[in-house]
Amino acid sequence: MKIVIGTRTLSSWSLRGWLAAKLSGLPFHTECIEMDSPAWQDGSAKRELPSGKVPYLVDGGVPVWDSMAMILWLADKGGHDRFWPRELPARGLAYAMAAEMHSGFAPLRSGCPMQLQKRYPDFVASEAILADVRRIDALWSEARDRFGSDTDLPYLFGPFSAADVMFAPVVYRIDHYHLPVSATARAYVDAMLAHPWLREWQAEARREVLRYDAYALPGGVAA
Ligand SMILES: N[C@@H](CCC(=O)N[C@@H](CS)C(=O)NCC(=O)O)C(=O)O
Repeated sequence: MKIVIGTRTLSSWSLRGWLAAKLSGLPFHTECIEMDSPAWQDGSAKRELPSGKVPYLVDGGVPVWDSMAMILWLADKGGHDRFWPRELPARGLAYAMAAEMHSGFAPLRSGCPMQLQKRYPDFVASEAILADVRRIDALWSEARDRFGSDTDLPYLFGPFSAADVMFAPVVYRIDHYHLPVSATARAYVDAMLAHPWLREWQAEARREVLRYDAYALPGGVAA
């Protein structure tokens, strides 16, 4: 199984796809396409990608693109209980949260692009970004209060699940743009930042050399 990702520093959707591959427990190898490059900009680096986007998974000749399709496919192969909470009420909330993240929160996604080598301590968030953060905080708090806090594990539903996969890039945005969140959400952010898979991704990202950094907001300080 091969997963094609974009530059780790920048590609929030690639992080989701790669975490899903990790969560599957299946062996895979990773191929990284440099997004901060002329070949990405002129489209030549995207020829292999069915949708022209990363992440992209190829499993024994079966092409699976889009992070949500990858989660569905990998849950079929690796086991749904690895990906989603076992109890139906928790599973329903996890599905809804993952879907809302996949299709929503455009102001947060476009206003705070993922840039793992930079921090923006003086970032001034728009009201639309703050509204997204409040909604995400409420979702995280509901998952933690209703389902996560019964367990010893600090993730949304206790064990690390597909819901955490979907929100992982938001964790970095909250941390790097210093966005205001509740104590429950901050504890979740800290737990996610300490997760070995996020640390592995972050360590690889720190080694990347960006040429233009065209996706980043101006300013910021080295992370
Ligand atoms: N809905 C897709 C979104 C994938 C996506 O937008 N990926 C970005 C990189 S993070 C991309 O490849 N954009 C194409 C481009 O920049 O030209 C998914 O869930 O995988």
